[in-house]
Amino acid sequence: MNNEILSVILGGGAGTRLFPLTATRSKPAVPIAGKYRLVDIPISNCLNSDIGRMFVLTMYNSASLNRHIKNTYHFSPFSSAFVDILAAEQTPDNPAWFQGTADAVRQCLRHIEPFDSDYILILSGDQLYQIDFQEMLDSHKANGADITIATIPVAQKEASEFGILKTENNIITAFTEKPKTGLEDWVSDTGSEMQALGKVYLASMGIYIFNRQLLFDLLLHEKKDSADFGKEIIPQSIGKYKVASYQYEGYWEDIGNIAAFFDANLALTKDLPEFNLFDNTKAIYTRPRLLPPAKISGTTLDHTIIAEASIINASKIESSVIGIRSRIGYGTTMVHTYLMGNDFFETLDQIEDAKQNGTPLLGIGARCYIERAIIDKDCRIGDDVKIIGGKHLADADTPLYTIKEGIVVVKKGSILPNGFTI
Ligand code: ADQ
Ligand code: ADP
Repeated sequence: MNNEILSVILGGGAGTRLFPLTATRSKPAVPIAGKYRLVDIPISNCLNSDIGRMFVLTMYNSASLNRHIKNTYHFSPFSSAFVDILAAEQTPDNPAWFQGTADAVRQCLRHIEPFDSDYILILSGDQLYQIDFQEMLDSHKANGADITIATIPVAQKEASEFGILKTENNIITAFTEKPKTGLEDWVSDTGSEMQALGKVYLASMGIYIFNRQLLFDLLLHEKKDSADFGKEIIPQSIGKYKVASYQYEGYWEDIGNIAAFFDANLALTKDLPEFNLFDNTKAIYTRPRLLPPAKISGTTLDHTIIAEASIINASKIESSVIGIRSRIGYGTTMVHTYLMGNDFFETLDQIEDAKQNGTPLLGIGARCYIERAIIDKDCRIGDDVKIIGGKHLADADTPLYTIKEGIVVVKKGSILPNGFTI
């Protein structure tokens, strides 16, 4: 492991854009790809880059995140590696919660301070990508930079969602956070390949390497009242410090809202997904659960990922991600759906009791049709249920489900009776 650097993963504020998936869990604990959690992505990127010391900063609902980290990331006693969760805490001199990304790091500095390092890597907790941070660190050193920002070319339609910057010889000369107007002044020479794709703006990926001493000085003294990296610390450091760009051109997706989260999960079912889970050297780690293999009968499957311990009797599943311990009944069709799966198996006695009480069994019943939906964990969906998401549906929030941009999100543990229709 490389002990020059340690990483701080920003686990998220209230997570409102991912509601209702964040109703009972913090954003880093949201399940992705049928068996992982969001936080597994930055942690795996760090481990694959030989960075073993990580702090995950979080504010809300950290019980499930704690459980996941505790059950997953165990290191040899001879290694310096650890993953520590730092949850916002009230102290005598600071009764406030994290006010923003920089404030979150500031409030945790006293826990980070005892760990020696020359550099601090700051990461977002809600992005899908595979980057080698060692290469980024090498570039930081080669540029003699104080701060390095990972950057990526983006097209006009997404440019206003990101920090946009301009460079000269890798050094950032100007930065604007999420520009709403005047975008034409921010065009960069991103190279002919990117230009051909219309990606002529250079965006910040919200991934920063800071020289350790500078980060401490900025957060504790020079910018002690600044709450945010993107809005305050980064733009105000341009020109004053040597802020370099590390341009990355691989796959990178910010999955901060329901539509992006849904698309990123379903994109994994393509023949050659841009985010590759099937990689010998850049493994994505998660909790080893020792579950049995999936069992499938009479189902036509097309571009579908099925996680362990699922029991599937559906008629047809297409372009969908089926999470661990899922159960899907006879005659059911699922299209463009992310079924997260279940935390436990129902026992035969529990199944008998549920049948006696007329409660749907854990999982999806018989003859259902489900399209453009996210079904959170531990739902009980009865027989003949129809969920047809799409642009015809207006945004809504009910006790059982939420609709955002035409995607129906059935809330964790919901019970939808036989014949229920959305
Ligand atoms: P955003 O992602 O919009 O832009 P922000 O909302 O500040 O920035 O979140 C950055 C990360 O910090 C996210 O993972 C978020 O969940 C987490 N976070 C937010 N508030 C937090 C808090 N109070 N405590 C702990 N974690 C918190 C940033 C940059 C842009 C850049 C984009 C790229 O500001 O310049 O383009 O990232 O996605
Ligand atoms: P999430 O973050 O997805 O909301 P949690 O991690 O908080 O989920 O909860 C999942 C945990 O709950 C699992 O460890 C699972 O073992 C446990 N669990 C929940 N309900 C049951 C149950 N009825 N029987 C056994 N284990 C359960």
